Amino acid sequence: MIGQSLWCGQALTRTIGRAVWRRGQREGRVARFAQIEPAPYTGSVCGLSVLGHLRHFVTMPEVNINHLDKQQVQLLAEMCILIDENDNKIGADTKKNCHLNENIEKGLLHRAFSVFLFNTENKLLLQQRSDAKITFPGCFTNTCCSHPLNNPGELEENEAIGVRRAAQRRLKAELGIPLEEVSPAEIDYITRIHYKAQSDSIWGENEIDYILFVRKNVTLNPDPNEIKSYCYVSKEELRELMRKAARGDVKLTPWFKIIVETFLFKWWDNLNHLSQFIDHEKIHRM
Ligand SMILES: [Mn+2]
Repeated sequence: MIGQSLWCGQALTRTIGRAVWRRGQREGRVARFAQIEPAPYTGSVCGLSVLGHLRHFVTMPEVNINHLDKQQVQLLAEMCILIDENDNKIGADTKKNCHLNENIEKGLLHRAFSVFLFNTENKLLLQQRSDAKITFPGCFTNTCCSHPLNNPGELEENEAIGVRRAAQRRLKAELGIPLEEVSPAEIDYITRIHYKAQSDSIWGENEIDYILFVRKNVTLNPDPNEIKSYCYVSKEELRELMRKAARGDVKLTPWFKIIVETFLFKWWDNLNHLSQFIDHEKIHRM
């Protein structure tokens, strides 16, 4: 795949989950994922399952990360915001410590967000996480999922402005959306969801996730270290993707699956009337 600037898959219903992508498909048919050219990796990427044996003798958090993608390992040093079950800030810790199952089992919980970006045709931008990602590699998910960091700008809680600033930052970092194209004012905070899920024997998630909606046509320039492919989908195309996931043909992130199954379609049906769903009090426990 390296050396080809852009891949266009076949129609969504036939291509998702297949290792071979056919290029040269013409524009304008069924939604399709554009596959991103991987950057030359400076480190090696390997299946995390090989690290599984380490858990029997290492003392956390001394997990062996030598075999993981170097760019992704650097991000593990970022400081996430630790919170209690009611989303009150109680401290800060590294992204690494926040995502180790051993710490999650002890109750470590952090603040996160999930962006759902719709274009003016009301299609939802999905991404497939790169194989370099440490948690949930290769999984299909919503537009952008990440964390506000422990700095003054992203800690500010009034109207979730800190979380919305973080979303603007990550839309640029992952998808290459210019900062001026999606300002925090254009990001709508809907509600919060608390979920917990394991990625593998070492890594997992335990987050209170701010659900953020954006409605705008944007310029994309994705980072291949973050994103393997992306696509705008209609509701029916997302339903087809869900059926493929149910058959085991593709993998979804757990938070995306939960949100799609519980909330997404009723929100999507009411993109012009979202105020009825805005709830900044309740934290939905999934
Ligand atoms: Mn997280």
